[in-house]
Amino acid sequence: MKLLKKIIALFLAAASAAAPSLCLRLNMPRVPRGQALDLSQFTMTWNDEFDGDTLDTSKWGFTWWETMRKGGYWHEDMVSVRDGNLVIRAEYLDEPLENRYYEQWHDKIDFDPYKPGYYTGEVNTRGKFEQCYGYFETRCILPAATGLWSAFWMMNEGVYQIDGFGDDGTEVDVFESMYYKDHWRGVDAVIGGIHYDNYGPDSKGDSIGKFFLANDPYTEYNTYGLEWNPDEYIFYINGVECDRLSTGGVSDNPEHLILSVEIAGKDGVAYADRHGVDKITKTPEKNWPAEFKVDYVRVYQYNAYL
Ligand SMILES: [Ca+2]
Ligand SMILES: [Ca+2]
Repeated sequence: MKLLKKIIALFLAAASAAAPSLCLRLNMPRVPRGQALDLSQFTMTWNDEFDGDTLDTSKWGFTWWETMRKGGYWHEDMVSVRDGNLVIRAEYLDEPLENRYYEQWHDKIDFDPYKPGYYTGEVNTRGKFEQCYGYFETRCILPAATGLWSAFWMMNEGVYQIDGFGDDGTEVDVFESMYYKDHWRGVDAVIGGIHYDNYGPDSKGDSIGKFFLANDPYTEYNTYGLEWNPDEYIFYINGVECDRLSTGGVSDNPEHLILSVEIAGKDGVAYADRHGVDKITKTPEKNWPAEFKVDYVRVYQYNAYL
């Protein structure tokens, strides 16, 4: 059980992590560097096209022990596969969903109880698939409502090791969205970045800044990709390089993949400010419920490393 407790502690720490807190360049819109992705130097090693009508649990799992997440709740029922997409739904529920793991685990895990509130979800490949270096891409439509934070990101346990460097493990946010109709910070921009050395006072990181897309990310499919090699992380949107980072040293450890939606807020209560979900009502005509639709996730390795 020691390992389980460690895992839980790690992910509770992650729960309180404000992923973009170190994005010092957030208010500086960036111009893409423009280099085109060269997929010919890679071979696909793993993918999910989300065909069929159920999630492939040989590839994906849930962080089921983390019931409360920022301003809402995560529950696996908010995740489905439909029309060739993974769909992560975000919705206000007056009736809390059931914790299916409570009966078996409540004496070992201090679950936050599900309450009426905003529900959404995540899937990850922890313990099922991880890779060091390569190219990682998703094609998706972002959930269109204020206060929602969708992301494609990568993690490993080394992220929590504080040693001044990121080579032991770095959270890599291939893209994050939290600017839906946010005129102050930039309408419909997405960001990317890295975080390492845990999420406390020693936390470090860097950001590629924010990028605006030619195609509306909330109504059209776009691809968000990360090239990762021993020297740098290179971020792409629609196959065009946005920027590259190597701050703190590049992770040389395998990392797993995460697709998630979070509700802006704290302790299960959504923020009511201009960035928060409660700024708008929870009625369907205001884009609720909202859906994060993911057409695919594809992972490649450099041919030279195969
Ligand atoms: Ca470190
Ligand atoms: Ca698909």
